Amino acid sequence: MLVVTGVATAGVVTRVTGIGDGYHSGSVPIATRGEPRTGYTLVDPSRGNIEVRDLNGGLFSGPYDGVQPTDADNRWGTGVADDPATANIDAYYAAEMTWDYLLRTHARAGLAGDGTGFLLMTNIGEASDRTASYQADCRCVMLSPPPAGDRSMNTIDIVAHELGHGLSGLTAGFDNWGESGGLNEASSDIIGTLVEFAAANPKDTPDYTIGEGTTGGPLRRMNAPETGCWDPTLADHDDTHVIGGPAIKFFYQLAVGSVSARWGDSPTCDGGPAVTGIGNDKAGRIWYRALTVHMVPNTDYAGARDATLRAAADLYGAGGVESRTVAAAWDAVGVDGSRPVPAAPTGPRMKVSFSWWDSVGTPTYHYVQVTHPQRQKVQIGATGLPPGLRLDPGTGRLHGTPTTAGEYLVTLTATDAAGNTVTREVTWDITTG
Ligand SMILES: [Ca+2]
Ligand SMILES: [Ca+2]
Ligand SMILES: [Zn+2]
Repeated sequence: MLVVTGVATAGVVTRVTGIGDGYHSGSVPIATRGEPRTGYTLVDPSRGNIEVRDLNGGLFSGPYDGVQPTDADNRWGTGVADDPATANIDAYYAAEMTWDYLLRTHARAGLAGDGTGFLLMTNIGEASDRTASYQADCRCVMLSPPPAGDRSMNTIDIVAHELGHGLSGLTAGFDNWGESGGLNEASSDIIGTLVEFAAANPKDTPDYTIGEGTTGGPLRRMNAPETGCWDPTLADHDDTHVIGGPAIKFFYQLAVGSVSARWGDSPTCDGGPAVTGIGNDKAGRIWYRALTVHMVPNTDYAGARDATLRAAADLYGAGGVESRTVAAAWDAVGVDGSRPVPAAPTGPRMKVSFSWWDSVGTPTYHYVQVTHPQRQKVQIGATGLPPGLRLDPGTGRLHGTPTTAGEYLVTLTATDAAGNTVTREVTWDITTG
């Protein structure tokens, strides 16, 4: 069945509703682009042009790699676990659900809030890689193909977790190590779970586990992470997912509480006072506001407690049940507010690759990731760009089609309203196409 809901412009239907037969998510409606005469593509004009580019086992070299999957009748996938085309549908649907959650709950149109959809680079490399990642350089999610006879990682919570890295990278801008690195992973688990609840998919039913649908899953349990109780040595752990344990347990305490629930047990650390949860909606709004307004690159556990208390006070008033529950939920994981909150850095922060490679005649783009701990507007500049490439100074997007081979040393600057500046150099190698 095909339900045409798009608007016909000069005879071209831009958005239509197709049916995707995913494995993880079952049979779901998906929005696609196209019309019956020419066929359909996995591009969603109703959600900022969310797009799948399928690399069919190849390696990633640029954001225009791979092909956009097409379909003649707008009925996609087979529902078979190890079918790469079906894995595309699971990823695409998960991205649509992430878009809807951010827009409907937080009035945020996309990761940067600028209406730009998500790019999903799928079926990259070997199935045995079994990886899912987010790359700030292309603002894209990278996903391995499903192994033969096995299940992909393209579940709602994993895809939304990766997109959650995009969100935190453009807001809090967490440092990638120690407690801030742990909070980065925890924030993605929280976003992934909030999207899973919002999607309310009948096959992948909502829960507080991460990646329960993939082989070897769940990867993490928010009620009972590998390390759920904070201690001063936690930051030394070499896996930031483990360092994030107390933060995902904090969220579980805040939303559900410490009582035994259908999701399992989540006792407070050191036998502390019981916590009564305030539900996902309030807990999610508090986390989102803390992440996007109050958290900064060097936020640690003491800072996360402070940021979520501020967020709860902003939204629901200081001293109310929401603020008291935030404090109680942090107490429950051993973050009791006795340690000092580190001072936030001043001025813009920039994250960028050390080097880029592109070819003459091949369109490309790269993002410079700039955040500001005081949430000031930042102007980005670039000198030494290879011919054919230009910068959008407001977004940090460098784009174009290189025309001249060579090795270029590009100097990037970010300047805030107060005149604070940060500078980075990038080597940009342009080879003949
Ligand atoms: Ca689930
Ligand atoms: Ca889950
Ligand atoms: Zn992650």
